[in-house]
Amino acid sequence: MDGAPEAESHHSNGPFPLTELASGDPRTDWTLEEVRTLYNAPFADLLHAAQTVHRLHFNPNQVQISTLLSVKTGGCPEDCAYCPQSTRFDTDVENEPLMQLEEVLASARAAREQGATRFCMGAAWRSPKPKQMDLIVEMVKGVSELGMETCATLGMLQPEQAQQLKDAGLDYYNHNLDTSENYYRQIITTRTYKHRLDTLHFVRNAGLKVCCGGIVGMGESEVDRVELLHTLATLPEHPGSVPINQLVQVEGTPLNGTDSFDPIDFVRTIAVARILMPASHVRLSAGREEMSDETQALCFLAGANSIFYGEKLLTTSNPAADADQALMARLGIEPEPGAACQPDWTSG
Ligand code: SAM
Ligand code: DTB
Ligand code: SF4
Repeated sequence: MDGAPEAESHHSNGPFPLTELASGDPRTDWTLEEVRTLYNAPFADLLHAAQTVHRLHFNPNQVQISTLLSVKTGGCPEDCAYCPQSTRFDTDVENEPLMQLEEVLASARAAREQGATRFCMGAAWRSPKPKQMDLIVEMVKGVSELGMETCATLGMLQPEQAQQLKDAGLDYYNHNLDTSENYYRQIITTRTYKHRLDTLHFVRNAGLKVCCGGIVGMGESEVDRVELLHTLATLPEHPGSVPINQLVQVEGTPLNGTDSFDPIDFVRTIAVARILMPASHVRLSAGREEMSDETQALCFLAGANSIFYGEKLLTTSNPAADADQALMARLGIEPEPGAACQPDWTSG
């Protein structure tokens, strides 16, 4: 034997061997201790486990491409401390009316041409009103007809609203837990963690697929990140998509000026999400513009397999499309083919 320390590469600093935790079987009975063990594992062991799990369920060289459109920007009554769209903070975001159907469809067509297979419509609402729902229903129908997967994020829903969206053909509903239950009260006071879990319950019951994740880099502790990951992975079903956002700091919001977040901790968060929710798409979401190419590459290695593509998120910027194409080409990553479209971003 010339030296590779086989056994040692599988050690971890907790009570559970990593190989057992990273079997790749979707489980919803994770314990906090197990999640903590994963989060604190030696980095090489954690990444190896995450990549191994990733390959059991996905092609490691494909990422799913989503595009975001803010169909209703600004003027939100909620007080989410990270958000530039709240009326409570003095930011540069203007309060705009709900977009017209044709504008939304034009934007979806353009996104499809760029290779996006999922189109996510966001609205700065606490919860949608009936008239607003009628317009959103038209948007969902129109985007579905383009052959794209649809996603909406409109705030809290009642059960009948979730059903209305399901009937319109919506595929995913995005509603994030944002952080741990404990830290949540430092971030948002206008609605509770229970409200969020209730909306997720209504969405699931209506038969919609759930897109649910959180934000890191808001000054939370490692315990908060472990608890967030634990809560996500012990929902009655794993969310089909798990967006992991890094706080985008915006001038005028209370969280502007928060200490910058350690990229290694970001990668750990992605890796643990991958291992806990092995068959879900884990999205490397907001915050990519502030990340190096190398950090993003590590995120893909850790099992991230979805991104938002296009120069804007909702109100803040995202990497330019050509920068993303260049990065993906360097990494040999291709867009995951969608239900009805076969994107080719290597040709343009
Ligand atoms: N108003 C709806 C709601 O809050 O559910 C939908 C839109 S809201 C902007 C969607 C999600 O975007 C939030 O839950 C949060 O996770 C994320 N988000 C908002 N501002 C962010 C920021 N500055 N940095 C990172 N993520 C952010
Ligand atoms: C999610 O988890 N991240 C997206 C999407 N879901 C709606 C939103 C990111 C917003 C970043 C701040 C902004 O652009 O306003
Ligand atoms: Fe409003 Fe959503 Fe922003 Fe909170 S995150 S302030 S609910 S738009």
